[in-house]
Amino acid sequence: MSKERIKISDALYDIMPSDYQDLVKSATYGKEDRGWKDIGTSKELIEQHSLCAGCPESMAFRYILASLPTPEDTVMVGSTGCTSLVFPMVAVHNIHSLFGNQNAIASGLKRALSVRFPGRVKDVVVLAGDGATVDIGLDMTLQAWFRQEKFTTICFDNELYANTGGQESGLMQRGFVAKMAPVGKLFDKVRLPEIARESGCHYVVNCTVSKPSLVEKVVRNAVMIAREICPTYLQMYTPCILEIGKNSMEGLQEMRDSEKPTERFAYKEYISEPAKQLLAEMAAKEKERKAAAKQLTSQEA
Ligand SMILES: Cc1ncc(C[n+]2csc(CCOP(=O)(O)OP(=O)(O)O)c2C)c(N)n1
Ligand code: SF4
Ligand SMILES: [Mg+2]
Repeated sequence: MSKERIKISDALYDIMPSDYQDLVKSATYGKEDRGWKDIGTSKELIEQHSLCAGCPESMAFRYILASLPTPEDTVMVGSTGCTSLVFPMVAVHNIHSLFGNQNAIASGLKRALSVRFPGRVKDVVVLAGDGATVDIGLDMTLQAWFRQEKFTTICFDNELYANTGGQESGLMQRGFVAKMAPVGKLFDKVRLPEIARESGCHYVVNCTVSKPSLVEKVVRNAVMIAREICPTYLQMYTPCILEIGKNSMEGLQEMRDSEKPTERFAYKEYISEPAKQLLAEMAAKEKERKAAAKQLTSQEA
């Protein structure tokens, strides 16, 4: 998909689905400073979804899709799990991969896009559950990082296999008892953010999705650093409210509780030196752009 293609021929306008008409009229494709604040005033790149009502994964999808720097030039790669139920309703090109293979697919895709569209920016973003990222897909996840593939990996960490009824995952916390894991986890959560850093990721964040502004910041940083430098990794807590027996507001509180300084989703960020330099350059350019826009507005007034 590219910005130019998100158009409707006049002759066909009336028969196009209203959702598509809305996308053309008021989605934020091509908007330089798009972000979570556009939610509610523009057509979102996701509307309905088939997740459980109030599932934090649905909020996370909304925030991430609103924050991608150039959704019209992005391809997302998903994997089996609750997230895979959402992708058919997302207005960003996406590929479903066999469970666990997502980072291998994304590696080939990113390379193919750079051959097919030389000189054009094409971002690739993997979005998969903890079972796909860490357990069954760990080899593919790590090998992509070792090879320094230029894409972002986002893990929706709900600390278990939600889609198959609640089996134990490597990211499950110690002692947790799930519906299909009655013994309780016998060891600590695998420290994937640390492994990501040691495996060559230039930007790594461990957080929850309770704050849209934070999700926006880390998604933009991760995509831009992957575009310009090397792999990036975001681990986001999206608790499975069905498994822990909570409603949507309690799910939000669960995230807030788990962000406290001693808790397992206390905000952690690693930025390599080249990535820090890139972010500083981006911030300077953004400041210049905003100043120029302000000057133009005052001249016009
Ligand atoms: C190759 C393969 N192995 C196993 C499965 C069964 N399976 C489907 S979803 C899933 C668990 C997904 O867990 P996670 O990645 O954490 O995503 P969640 O559902 O928790 O969001 C499993 C084991 C499958 N579909 N394909
Ligand atoms: S099973 Fe859990 S993770 Fe999956 S959609 Fe329902 S609440 Fe969300
Ligand atoms: Mg999971």
